[in-house]
Amino acid sequence: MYEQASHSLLNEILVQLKPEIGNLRLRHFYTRLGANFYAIHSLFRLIYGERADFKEQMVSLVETLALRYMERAPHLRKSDLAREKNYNWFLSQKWVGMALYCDRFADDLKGLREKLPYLQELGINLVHVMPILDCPPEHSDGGYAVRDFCKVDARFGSNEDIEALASTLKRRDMLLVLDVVVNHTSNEHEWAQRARQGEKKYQDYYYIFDNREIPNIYEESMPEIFPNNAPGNFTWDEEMGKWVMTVFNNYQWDLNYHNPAVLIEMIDIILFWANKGADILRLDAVAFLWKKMGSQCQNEREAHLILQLMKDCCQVTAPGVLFIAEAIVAPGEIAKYFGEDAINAKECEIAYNAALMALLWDAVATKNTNLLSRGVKNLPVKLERATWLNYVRCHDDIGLGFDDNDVRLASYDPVLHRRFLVDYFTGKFPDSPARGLPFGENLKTGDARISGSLASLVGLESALESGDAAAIDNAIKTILLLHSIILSFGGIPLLYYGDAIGMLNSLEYLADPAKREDNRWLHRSHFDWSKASKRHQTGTVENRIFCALKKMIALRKETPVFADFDNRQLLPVDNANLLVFSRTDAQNSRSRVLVIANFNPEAQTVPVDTLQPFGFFLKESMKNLCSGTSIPMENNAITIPPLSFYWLAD
Ligand code: OTU
Repeated sequence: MYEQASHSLLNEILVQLKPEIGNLRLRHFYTRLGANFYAIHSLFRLIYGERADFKEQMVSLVETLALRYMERAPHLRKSDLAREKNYNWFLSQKWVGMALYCDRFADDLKGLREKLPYLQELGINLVHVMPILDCPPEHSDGGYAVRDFCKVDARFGSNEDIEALASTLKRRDMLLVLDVVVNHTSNEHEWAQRARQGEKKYQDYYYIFDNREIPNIYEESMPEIFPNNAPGNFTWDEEMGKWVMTVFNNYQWDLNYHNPAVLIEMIDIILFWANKGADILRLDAVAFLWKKMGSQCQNEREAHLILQLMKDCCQVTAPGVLFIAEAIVAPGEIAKYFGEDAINAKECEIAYNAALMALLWDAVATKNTNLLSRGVKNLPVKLERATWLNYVRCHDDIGLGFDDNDVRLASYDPVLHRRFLVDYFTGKFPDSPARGLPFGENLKTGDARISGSLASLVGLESALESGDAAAIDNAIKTILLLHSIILSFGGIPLLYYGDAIGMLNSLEYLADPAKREDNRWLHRSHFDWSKASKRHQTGTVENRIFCALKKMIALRKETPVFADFDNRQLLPVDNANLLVFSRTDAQNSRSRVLVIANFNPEAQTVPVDTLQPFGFFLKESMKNLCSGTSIPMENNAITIPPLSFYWLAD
């Protein structure tokens, strides 16, 4: 949009820019800046307009964008142009992701490059390398307490190694996802150290207070994120003699975005990693970006404005790079991280579908789809140019972030039902085969989350111990069932590194004092390559899981209706054990797939006529894509075996 005031400011800024920026031929930079400047200026003014140094800050922001553009390598600029042209490229069904720790999956970044054939064998072409930046070894929060935002941790390799990884991935037509931890730094970060030494400039980078007066007011309305390991939201810093806001662990200092210098620093860091070759950046804990007294300090309007600014700025310098919002918040809030009142994502193009993840786990425990079907139906509509990151497990705990209203409509009491789920997955509930641990139990509120690997949570660990073949079978089926949903739902499926070979919980973390207190390490163990090699041995558990997933992934990639173009319809069937939805081709409504998933350990039937109103005239020739055969039909009904699914095509 062209608007006089912002355009004249842009002209002023262009005159003031350092000569080396003005002189270079930056055609694409300037057209993009022109296109986005009105938005950038308006947002920046909305947040920082009252400040006396507003204009200087604007100059510094534009300078940052230009300097990073000048540094952007030709092949990345070329990819920006190609992606601008084919702007829906990431909605394709061709992408299948995996999240992994480079030191646990391989030894380090170099080692990871050697392990890429394993990922390609499975069909993975998007790799989220969990945080790799320099962290204090004792207090790293798994890489989320960063000491130096521009340096790869020596334990994993060097900055050159990540660039080499990026180009190897590119050659293999794979995407690289890296983290930018935008909400906080380690207390050993240079900014924190200098704040400690009394530098006012850096104290203004954080929320720092002389006494408990203001912190106490904040505490009235802020929930606790890690109530056991890091109760409260403030930490006393002995050296500085002041209180610091630390929402997560006490060594993670929250950055203060009321200060524009912080925003500019973080945009600079985002662009730094875009220039190192990341295709997608995962922005950690974005719901927490803005703190305001009297609020929960999550999902605040300004947090969204900050993200819009980050996106607009990234579009000027590195428009081919996408953002993933990691906002594990209430279902109704998550979709807002795409940006509201828009068609194209104006904050993050991709968001973790934490709502679907939690609902899937509900269906596993209850063995029905009462809440799952309701929750899927009420999932907020996403924007056209935006997509979900669908996952079953990740490196974090499972939070039971359902919409309470949906829980009630499914005839459960929200508090009792969550208690049941925690009991179920921690194996306390009678006959539960699950082996998880409670995480973040809060005695004051009764809240709890769940840690544990996928395989252990669905009962594979206990079944292998007892040698019960039927129970092993059920656990494997459940693993495949859950993946059948994330692979067909619409969005980018993100597998977790041990899950394709059924890795169990591991207690190795208990031997490490730096990890012992955080049971999320239960499901972050070293990848077991000897177990992985059993994937080629017919009949082993590893083989059964890996081969079935590999096949599903291949089928997904060759089935265009699985691309995410708002082409999913939930079909109500009169059977609360099933989740049924259709995927259709936006261009050709006759090309479609019917997904039927049975979460019950008993076989279920669906009368054919219940699907007819939706245009499905099931006939003997309906093909189950995964088996390649037509489905059995008796008495005008189809039967879905226990804990199984169909992907049906005409
Ligand atoms: C994220 O987590 C990371 O994924 C965690 O590994 C980090 O510990 C944390 O940030 C701090 O950097 O912020 O918006 O239930 O889901 O902490 C959600 C806890 C987050 C996590 C939550 C999450």
